[in-house]
Amino acid sequence: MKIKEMLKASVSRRDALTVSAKLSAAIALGNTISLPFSTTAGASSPQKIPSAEIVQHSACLVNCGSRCPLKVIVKDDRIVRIEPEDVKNDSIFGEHQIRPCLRGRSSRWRVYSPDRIKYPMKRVGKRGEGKFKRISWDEATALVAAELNRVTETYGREAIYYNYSTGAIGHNTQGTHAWERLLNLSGGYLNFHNSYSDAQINVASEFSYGKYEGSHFTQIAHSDLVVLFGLNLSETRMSGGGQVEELRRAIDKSKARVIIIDPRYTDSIVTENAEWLPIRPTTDAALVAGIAYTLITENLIDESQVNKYCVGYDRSTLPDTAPVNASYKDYVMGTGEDGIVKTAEWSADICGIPASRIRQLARELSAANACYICQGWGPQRHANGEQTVRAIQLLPILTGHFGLQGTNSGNWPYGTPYGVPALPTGVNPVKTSISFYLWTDAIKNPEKITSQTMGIGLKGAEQLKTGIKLIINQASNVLLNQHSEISRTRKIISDEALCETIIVIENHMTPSAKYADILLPETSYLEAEDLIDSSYAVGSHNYMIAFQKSITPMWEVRSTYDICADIAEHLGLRDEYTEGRTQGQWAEMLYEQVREKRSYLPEWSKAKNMGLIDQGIATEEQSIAFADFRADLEANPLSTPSGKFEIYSQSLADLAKNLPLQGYERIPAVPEFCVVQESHLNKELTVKYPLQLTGFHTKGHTHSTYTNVPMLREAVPDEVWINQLDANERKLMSGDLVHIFNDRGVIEVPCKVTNRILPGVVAMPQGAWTQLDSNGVDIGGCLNTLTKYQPSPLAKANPHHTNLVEIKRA
Ligand SMILES: Nc1nc2c(c(=O)[nH]1)N[C@H]1C(S)=C(S)[C@@H](COP(=O)(O)OP(=O)(O)OC[C@H]3O[C@@H](n4cnc5c(=O)[nH]c(N)nc54)[C@H](O)[C@@H]3O)O[C@H]1N2
Ligand SMILES: Nc1nc2c(c(=O)[nH]1)N[C@H]1C(S)=C(S)[C@@H](COP(=O)(O)OP(=O)(O)OC[C@H]3O[C@@H](n4cnc5c(=O)[nH]c(N)nc54)[C@H](O)[C@@H]3O)O[C@H]1N2
Ligand code: SF4
Ligand SMILES: [Mo]
Repeated sequence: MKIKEMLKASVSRRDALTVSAKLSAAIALGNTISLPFSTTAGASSPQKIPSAEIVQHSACLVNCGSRCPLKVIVKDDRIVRIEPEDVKNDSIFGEHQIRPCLRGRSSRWRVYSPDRIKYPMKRVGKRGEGKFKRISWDEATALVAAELNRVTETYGREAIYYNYSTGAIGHNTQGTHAWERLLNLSGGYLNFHNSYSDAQINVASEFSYGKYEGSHFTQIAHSDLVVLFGLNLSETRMSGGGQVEELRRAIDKSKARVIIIDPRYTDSIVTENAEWLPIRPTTDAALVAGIAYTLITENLIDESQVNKYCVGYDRSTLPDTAPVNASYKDYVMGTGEDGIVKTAEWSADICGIPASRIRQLARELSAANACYICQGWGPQRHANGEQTVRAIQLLPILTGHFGLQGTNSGNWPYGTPYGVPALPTGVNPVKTSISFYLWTDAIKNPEKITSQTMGIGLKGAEQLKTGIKLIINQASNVLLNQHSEISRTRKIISDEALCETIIVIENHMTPSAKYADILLPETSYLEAEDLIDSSYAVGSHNYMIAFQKSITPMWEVRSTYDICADIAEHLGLRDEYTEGRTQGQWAEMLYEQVREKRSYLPEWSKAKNMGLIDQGIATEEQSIAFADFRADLEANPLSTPSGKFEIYSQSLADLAKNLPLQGYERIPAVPEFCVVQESHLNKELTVKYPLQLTGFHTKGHTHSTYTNVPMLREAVPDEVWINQLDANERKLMSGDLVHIFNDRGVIEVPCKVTNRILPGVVAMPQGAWTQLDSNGVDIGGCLNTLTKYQPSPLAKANPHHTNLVEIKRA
């Protein structure tokens, strides 16, 4: 859709408004207009500013980890502009402006997109064909209730699945919470655990430290060195409410030196004035081993201290159950099972960073007073992601940079929440849970999902009783676009004999929405009301936002709270579901719960129209990972079986023994470097597909949300990054349309020839909408046409960034 056509689409909506013509005429004559309430139905106490524009408050609720309040300028019930909310005091961190990024500022283009789904609909064509018939809300909600009942009676509640969903992750009183409340009340549903975002690091952290830990970036104010593996905050947490703000202010204070290890010269490397160490994807554990070799051979490790806090660094702390030479030191020094000495040269051959620089890095880590070591989640979104995570987590421990000011755990910290409770969802009577990634297997081969085959990929049961027969896909493009290997997914969800009912709740007609049997239109966040928290990843800064409908919800779009209340009615559960409250009354109740603890907050009647209500900041005690453990490990053991940091994990050794691992799959007990099938080290496959392809999370969109906003596509094009040397070999120039392909598919995108990427590696943004042409080429340029469905060995999670491809001119 071209910008011009899009503008036309928006204009036609304006024409439909009855008040607009009169108002425009009056404004043209210079009259002052006092807007009647009816023009902003659903909005309360608008604050009047000149020219009949009113200010409303909303927030951007997508899953970028931030959560920006939006000041919405509305005229004639139409959004005319989005601005940042006013600032208290930008010079003070915690009172600073939470500036929305280019995406949030473009929200109105999402609201007025020609892709909007306007009415409830029922499929009429073949599944996936995208042909629908409009139905009434009463028919739609009755149909959903009837399907829930039918599937329950035929297969039981385990056959009902609520798919992973993050498109409106910020909603607190609608969306996921509303659905979970309904499903729990009516008998339960098959659970999932972990997420596409961070499954490998979450699971690996459990084995290393017992649970996920990380120090806030504010600690960098006390650091002299910062080493970041695949962390790109300038794109992934890029707002005023995001961690990039925290990082920059902290670096400003300490003037710490920053080193970023990434296959790409990222925006963060530019903005943090960092040194770039370009690394081959999937090889961080080899880099760590090379660093460890230097640390050991140059006597730079305080071994008595490491042995005090760890299990399995050397033979002295190995459990009795372990082979005698199974320690990490044995692995590095070549006395372990593989007999290879992990010199800096060995490491350099694998990861691509020169041996001299690896040795130097080891010395720098050791010499630093306080080094903050951290990894983004790109390094773990690989086929050997769990090992990469555990290896990077080793560095702070080996160098002593943990539990003290200015240090970290090696993990990317989450946020300390403000503490807004969500709509209570109740308890799920079904206890069975699959890894979020296994849902297509749970549709196609449920018999293959057992605790013996999947390990921690299945919880709460020994095996699945039934396959998934009804799937609810709300604010999610995972049903097709965001899951690995689209051609495989498409085949599975097209088969009506497998999953019998697909219900999609969406704003836009996405590739996933086309696969709906029942398609329900939801309000966008600018048409919604809510009380929300500052999200899981804003860092040490937190806040609470309340907002009302900025404009009247258009067409027949509705909030999921109201939709689910109507479905509950058809199930005879309305009173239990609503407890007599509207969505707004739930928000008020949740607010009162917050106010009980923070009595200084204003009354709800005022707060609900404030937008950003309050900002807070985490305390120093909440800010340093392992501070208690470091200070007194007897009194504050970690929650691992040994109470210590487990470099050697007996639990992993036991798991590995019992799981049927195949091919390249490995779960070593210490963080060894594990070769993956699709990398530069596979000499056979690279003959056909010589380039390593990784995806990244671009500032141009949030996954697949905002991807269909033409202005954003113009500002930040989706293009594949390719090094000058690789481009020369293929006679490519920047802007050329190329085909990227492997055995799983072909996509067509423009290329960007740049020295910002390592030779032999290509990278492109994830989240474009898949669109096949008549030759089967994905001209939408969706990365998941090329990715492989292959659950990682331990977490059974998504190796989205591990791919081999070839590129040629289209
Ligand atoms: N190749 C590759 N694939 C990946 C990744 C990768 O790195 N590489 N990353 C993975 C990760 S980390 C994640 S978290 C997932 C994210 O995948 P998803 O959770 O699917 O996230 P989105 O694509 O942002 O959004 C889903 C949908 O929500 C819709 N939406 C937005 N607001 C609303 C609303 O208010 N109501 C309703 N009903 N719908 C709304 C949007 O239109 C969009 O279609 O993708 C994963 N997929
Ligand atoms: N603008 C924007 N922000 C987002 C999102 C978005 O879609 N758009 N998505 C949000 C969500 S849900 C999530 S989960 C996070 C995702 O955050 P991340 O998972 O951290 O993001 P990625 O871009 O996948 O990866 C980060 C970096 O790792 C690099 N990398 C890839 N493989 C390797 C490797 O093997 N080793 C090393 N050292 N580096 C590697 C990539 O080049 C990239 O620069 O971002 C969140 N923020
Ligand atoms: S996409 Fe994220 S950073 Fe951008 S405005 Fe929305 S919440 Fe803020
Ligand atoms: Mo994510």
